[in-house]
Amino acid sequence: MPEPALRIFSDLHFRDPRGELHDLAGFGPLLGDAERVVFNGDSLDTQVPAMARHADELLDFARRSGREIDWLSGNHDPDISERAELALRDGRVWVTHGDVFFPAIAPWSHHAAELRRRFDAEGAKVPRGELDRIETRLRLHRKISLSLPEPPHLFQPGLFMRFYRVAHALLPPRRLLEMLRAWSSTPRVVAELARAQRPEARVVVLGHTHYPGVWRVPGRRGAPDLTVINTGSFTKPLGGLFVELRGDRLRVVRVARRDCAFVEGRTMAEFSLA
Ligand SMILES: [Mn+2]
Repeated sequence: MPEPALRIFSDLHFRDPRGELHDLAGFGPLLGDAERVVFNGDSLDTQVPAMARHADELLDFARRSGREIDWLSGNHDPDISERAELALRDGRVWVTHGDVFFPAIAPWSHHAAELRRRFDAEGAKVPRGELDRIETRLRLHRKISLSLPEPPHLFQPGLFMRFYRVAHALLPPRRLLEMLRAWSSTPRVVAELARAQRPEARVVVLGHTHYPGVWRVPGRRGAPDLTVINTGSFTKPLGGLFVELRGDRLRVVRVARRDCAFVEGRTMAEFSLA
């Protein structure tokens, strides 16, 4: 008998018109033989009524899967769970959605200014020195992610709206620069915060930026190397990965598409935590 497996997914963005996951039957194959499944934030957008109404369908799918499920909150589903981080294998694997690594959650977002304003307002109430703590930031991020104003027509169907969404995603160009900056700085920023406040971590699993990949950040002055894994998303154009833990073996697997279903693609990385 193989050891029981756990799989980590992020950023399903279920039923988001900008996403790829609209039918949960197509997600089933990705559960594999995992006994435990972690949904690491942005599983759906609970703050947009047009999509929040699909929450029951997603929760029901998870329940009926018969697996043990961990829901972690993300900035699009701050109320899906009270938890925003998870330590596995004695803390050697640290899982969190990823907003904690960015000032005011998502500097590339249309909401950047509003998020920054809310973060500063909430942060002012926090005692000095507390604001840099991961626990504090996760708590504040969950709070300020609630009920952000979204243009309602953004989620309507139709060809014109598809064009509109592409334009909305790319403009203004400053957003693209912020996105590229976030992508290039992520491994370094993640490693710095993990080393400072989650020193047991050898692997950090995040999503959030929708930029899938595996990075090895060398340790300095005798500190061990840190592996940063971004599981990307179930949206175009970059797609995603999932992480499988089986005993001390960790595997990073590409999420592939076969007809209407998502399936296991090629293994991107595999190593032992021991
Ligand atoms: Mn996110």
